Amino acid sequence: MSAQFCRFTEIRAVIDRAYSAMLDCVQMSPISILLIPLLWVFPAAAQEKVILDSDYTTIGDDGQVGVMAMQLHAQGVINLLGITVVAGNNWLPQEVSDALKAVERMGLAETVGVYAGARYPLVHDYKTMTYERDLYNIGGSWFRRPEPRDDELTAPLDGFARKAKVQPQHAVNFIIDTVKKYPRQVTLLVIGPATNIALAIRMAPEIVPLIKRIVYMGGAFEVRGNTTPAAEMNVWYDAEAARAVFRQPIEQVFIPLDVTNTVPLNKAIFDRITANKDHIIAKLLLASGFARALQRNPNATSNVYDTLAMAYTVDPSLATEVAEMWVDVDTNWGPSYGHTLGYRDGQKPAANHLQKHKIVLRFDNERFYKLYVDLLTRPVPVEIRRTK
Ligand SMILES: [Ca+2]
Repeated sequence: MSAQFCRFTEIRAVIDRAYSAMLDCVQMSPISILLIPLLWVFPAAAQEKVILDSDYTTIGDDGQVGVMAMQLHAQGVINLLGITVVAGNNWLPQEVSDALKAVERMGLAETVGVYAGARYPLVHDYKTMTYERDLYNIGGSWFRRPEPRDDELTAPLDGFARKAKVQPQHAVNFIIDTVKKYPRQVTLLVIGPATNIALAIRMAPEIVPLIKRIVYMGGAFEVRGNTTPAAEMNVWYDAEAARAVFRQPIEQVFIPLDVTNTVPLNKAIFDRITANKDHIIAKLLLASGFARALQRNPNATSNVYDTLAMAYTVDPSLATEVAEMWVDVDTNWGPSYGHTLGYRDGQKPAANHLQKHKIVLRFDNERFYKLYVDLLTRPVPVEIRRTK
């Protein structure tokens, strides 16, 4: 459990005790009883307003972030304003379907809207990619069949969403309107390709100074990529979008492969999050590829990429080593497409078009996994402990 999380728990415990004492000792009027819930308001700074921008999966790292974010929302630690979906790990219709099921499974279908965003990256589409993939390898949804029709979608083991419906507003418009509604208050937690964010700042550049910050899972600065030797998947999938956003004067924090490679999920931790076999999240995880990998080899490990970005958003002190670099992306179509470049101060190009961002290089693994296990094993549907 993070320090911040502990603090909230302690505050709640104090309020709980005070509330019990008041009920025991004070003869309360109906009006004073009505006022009691006001005591439960968390400090404004604690309720970080977050838009989760994700290439959603049922229970891959994106799906795990969804669970974590909705539990944190239920606890009042964040105010999850919506989930915006972008093509990346899979095609958009499948990801939207998985996200709708997720909010319904968590009991927040009426609270957390799912907004469909970009179906393709800015430059590439399926047709061009089929010509190009033999040259430079491919990643994410390009490995799969073409974008499926609605009747070709795959259901998770607990079935499609029955009630949750995708919001009528496009994800990009939702991002623009929400940032304007809450100027300098919204954190964009971007754990897929940056296409939606790039489109938002191109459609409404006036939102740039109104975005509080962006926290990404993305990039491979001083380590090999995971899609090509040069590039990490999220940046590779839409390098043009990434470059457009990275160059903006917005506070931006990167959780790249440099750090996610050093925070492996192992069998001991996996066993903790799957110990309760009746828990739906455990059931989904036990049906995952990593569960099968562990059956073959108990020493297997997996990366939980995006979940670190979620944890950092609520507790930046989890980052134990952070560098500051001038960030850019190679968008030349070729073997280095999507390569993230992090210039240290002495290497900065003379052209003044880059921004200096925070690059997380190491994490407090033990403390991170306490938070991770805690959030993934909480009751589903969530138990609401927030005031709004
Ligand atoms: Ca992702």
